Amino acid sequence: MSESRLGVCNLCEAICGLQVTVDGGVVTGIRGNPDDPLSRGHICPKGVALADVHADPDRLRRPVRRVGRGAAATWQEIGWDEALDLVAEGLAGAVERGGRDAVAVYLGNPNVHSVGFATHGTTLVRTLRTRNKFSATSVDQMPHQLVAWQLYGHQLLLPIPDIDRTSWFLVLGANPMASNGSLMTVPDFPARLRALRERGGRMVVLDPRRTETAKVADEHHFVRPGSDVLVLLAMLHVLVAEGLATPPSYVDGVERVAELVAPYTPELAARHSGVPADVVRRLTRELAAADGAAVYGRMGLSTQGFGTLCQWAVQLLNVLTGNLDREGGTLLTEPAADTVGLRAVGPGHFGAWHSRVRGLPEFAGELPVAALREEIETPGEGQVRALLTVAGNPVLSTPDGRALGEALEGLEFMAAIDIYLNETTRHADVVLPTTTALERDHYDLVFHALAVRNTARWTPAVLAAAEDARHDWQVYAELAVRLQERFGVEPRRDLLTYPPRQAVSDLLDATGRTSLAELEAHPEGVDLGPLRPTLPGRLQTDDGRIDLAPALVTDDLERVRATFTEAPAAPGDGQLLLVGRRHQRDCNSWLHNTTRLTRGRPRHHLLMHPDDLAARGLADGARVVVTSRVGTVETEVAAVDDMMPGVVSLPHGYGHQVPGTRLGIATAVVGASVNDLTDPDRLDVSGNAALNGLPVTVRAASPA
Ligand SMILES: Nc1nc2c(c(=O)[nH]1)N[C@H]1C(S)=C(S)[C@@H](COP(=O)(O)OP(=O)(O)OC[C@H]3O[C@@H](n4cnc5c(=O)[nH]c(N)nc54)[C@H](O)[C@@H]3O)O[C@H]1N2
Ligand SMILES: Nc1nc2c(c(=O)[nH]1)N[C@H]1C(S)=C(S)[C@@H](COP(=O)(O)OP(=O)(O)OC[C@H]3O[C@@H](n4cnc5c(=O)[nH]c(N)nc54)[C@H](O)[C@@H]3O)O[C@H]1N2
Ligand code: SF4
Ligand SMILES: [Mo]
Repeated sequence: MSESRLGVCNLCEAICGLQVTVDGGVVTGIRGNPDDPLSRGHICPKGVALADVHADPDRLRRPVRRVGRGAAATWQEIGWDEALDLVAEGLAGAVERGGRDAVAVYLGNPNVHSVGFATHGTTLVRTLRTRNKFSATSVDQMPHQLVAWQLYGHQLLLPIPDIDRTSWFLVLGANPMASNGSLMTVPDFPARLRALRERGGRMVVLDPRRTETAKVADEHHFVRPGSDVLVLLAMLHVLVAEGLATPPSYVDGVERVAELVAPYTPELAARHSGVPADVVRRLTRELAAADGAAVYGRMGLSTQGFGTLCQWAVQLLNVLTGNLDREGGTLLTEPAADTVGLRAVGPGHFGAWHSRVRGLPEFAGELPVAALREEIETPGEGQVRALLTVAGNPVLSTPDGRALGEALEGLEFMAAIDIYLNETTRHADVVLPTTTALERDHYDLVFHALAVRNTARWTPAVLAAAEDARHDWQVYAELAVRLQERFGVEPRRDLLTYPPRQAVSDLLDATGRTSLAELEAHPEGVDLGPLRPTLPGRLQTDDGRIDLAPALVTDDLERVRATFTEAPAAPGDGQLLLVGRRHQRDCNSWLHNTTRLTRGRPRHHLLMHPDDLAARGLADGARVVVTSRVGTVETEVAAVDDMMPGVVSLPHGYGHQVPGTRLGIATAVVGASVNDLTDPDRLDVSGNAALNGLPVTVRAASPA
């Protein structure tokens, strides 16, 4: 008998509400839930594929232990107690021999999409007390968090574009038509954009590729990768020079900003970025004149050489035009579980310690993942001997991933908490699988707090967990207790009987905007209204004001000066700049096992402007060799005039094994991993990897 239940998609930041049809424990259909107050019926092809993940025979259902190494490795299913003991022993043993920093952790993207990590995983990580904590944050949004901490006093006080009311929207280095928004939870971006334009609003996009988002914008300009900082500084320059700045009363440092941006003219920006000076001036005037405007920059701005300065300049454009904390501008959410207001998450700190080998500063307790490999390979006190990865695939996701994969073979012990064997977890001694999204309760502690509207939603598990399966929070709690016992600290056994449901209920009560009972009565979600002005009251800075020119950020202007000298930086001989991209049917480095998402035209090609192909005597579709300072990959090229000449694009997450290799390691791969080219030495001041704007050369591959 078929039955309809409400679920939630946790695959991207849009957190769409779902209607799931279940027949005898099997999912027979997934649709968007039209009654959800945030997602309003939206769904994308990935949401439907949640059922494929659940049914996938390749997915791990029980813990496995590796026997043998490399190509000869085989995997044995083992019981939970044995597996948890092995992992605790492997990690604790490394600490006993090498000290607490001998264990490293890598926390991957799906952790932020599971409530169990927030409520229980953090305790496991704290129990390890290692300074070698790494996560996807340092290949993603670290600059946003550093800037939020410096300006607003807390790393997660991130103003969100008020897209439903804005009249002018400037988007740099983001492609919400494919990504469905990031640090801006915006399910159904296309419909909200249509509404914006029907109101007479405009969207302008700056991106080195004419993306899906650029194609539906009112205006798009190519920008040379890595040069946005000059465009943004020039916009600030114009605001000051033309007397257009209208800062709120609670900011300091306006004069200092005026001095700092004085040298950065639109002409300088145009020379290096390709965005014409008159366009920079006009956009600035439009921004200042609009009745509610928002400037927004994402991956293309953060994961490049000047990520922190770019995100700082984005905030300053919003602040100085009076658009921060204004309806139609950018606003802070008022989440129903306010982990920031309750200080359940720390505000941030920088440089409290440094990485052992390269001396890179920590931010908010984590080190740049670009430094993980050297910490494993370099002998000496504090060397990483053991690694725990949690829902992450850093071999495909982080700079020079191939070399990291090789380094993993040198570990004394590695464990992974993951639902698949893949490029990273295949190196583990033990893999602990958890239940999947449809089998666990969910409340989104992260993305309700980053959404374009204040809503709250409690979603009980759609499907019963298989017998003998563990939820992630149970795995974290069981491991934490075992380690605490080994380390001689009071074991937190209480966590074993404190499920996320209770933890969420407590957070909702402490915040006081709604309750679990109310959410359970409205499983479609509760609407708490549009975003509202709440500043300066919510600032967490010491003096309750915003310092617009924090030295930690503005000192990096020296590097901008040194990088962009008078003569435009001429690309080296035949050099191209490589950028990334996302596709609606891809999900970072995984979800390759679902035919629903992988059929159709291949999506892994290197995109290149036809003129750049012609200059190299290459034909559309040819096999090419792409080379960077750190590596070489082979793939196929596609001629696309949507690319800015001189710029090429590869998606990340490819170079993965062919699916259908249950408990085995495939030798065939699909596409190439862009992170075999990205360079761990290219970092922003925050420590974030500069994945974009990577210098590469491209030539024809020799015939096979
Ligand atoms: N060159 C380049 N590199 C990039 C990016 C880019 O744009 N360009 N993007 C970066 C960004 S923004 C991010 S966030 C990272 C993402 O990179 P990672 O942090 O490595 O995350 P994913 O690639 O999403 O890998 C997710 C892993 O979690 C597992 N998994 C999925 N669901 C679950 C679950 O419910 N429980 C558990 N335990 N495991 C699960 C999957 O099997 C997979 O191994 O990649 C970064 N890397
Ligand atoms: N379908 C799908 N959706 C996803 C994901 C996914 O893998 N697939 N991943 C999720 C995750 S983890 C994240 S973090 C978000 C990311 O969400 P977005 O940031 O919206 O996604 P990207 O497609 O990486 O967009 C980056 C854009 O920056 C451009 N770019 C590159 N370099 C530069 C530059 O120097 N300057 C400028 N101005 N632009 C540049 C690229 O051409 C690209 O269009 O997406 C999330 N949503
Ligand atoms: S947009 Fe994101 S949250 Fe919504 S269905 Fe697609 S992957 Fe899931
Ligand atoms: Mo991300």
